[in-house]
Amino acid sequence: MHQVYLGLGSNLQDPRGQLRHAVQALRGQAGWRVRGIASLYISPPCGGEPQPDYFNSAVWVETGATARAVLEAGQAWEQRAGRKREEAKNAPRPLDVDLFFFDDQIIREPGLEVPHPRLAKRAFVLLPLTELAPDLRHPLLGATVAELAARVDARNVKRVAGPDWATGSEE
Ligand code: PH2
Ligand code: MG
Ligand code: MG
Repeated sequence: MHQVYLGLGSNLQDPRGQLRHAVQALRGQAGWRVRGIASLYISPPCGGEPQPDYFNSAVWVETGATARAVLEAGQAWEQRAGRKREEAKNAPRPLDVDLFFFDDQIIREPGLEVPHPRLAKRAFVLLPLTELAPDLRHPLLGATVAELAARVDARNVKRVAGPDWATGSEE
């Protein structure tokens, strides 16, 4: 079984609802087990044109699927949420599913880069990830997730709901 850490993001079309649907989709995958869900965070968009704030979280999944299959499942949910494939980098989106870590593997293939190349710079990634895997070591940088999180400016990233945001009632 592989230990996989995914990021979820949305800044269009009911972002919380989009992220909830994504968690439902994850839970519905045969042979995948959701082992942890981080809190829900909101932050200003990083890069791109002016656009709404993002909601972000992270999920820990155990699966026998390949990294490529996980990527493709995430892309299928992005499409179902109405995302356009040909959109510009950093365009606003109803759903973004990113593959942060896949065990301690280093994968550099067309369309599939693991660990996620921009993960270490982004507080909206590192705060939720720290809740799930503070001691996970980045296989290229050598630092743990908690160490990376301590190095970024997290002042713009606000926690808006605890880990039951995906299942429980509002707030
Ligand atoms: N994702 C991006 C670009 N900018 N900014 C925030 N705050 N959160 C995101 O998830 C995000 C972003 C591209 O995937
Ligand atoms: Mg992204
Ligand atoms: Mg993405």
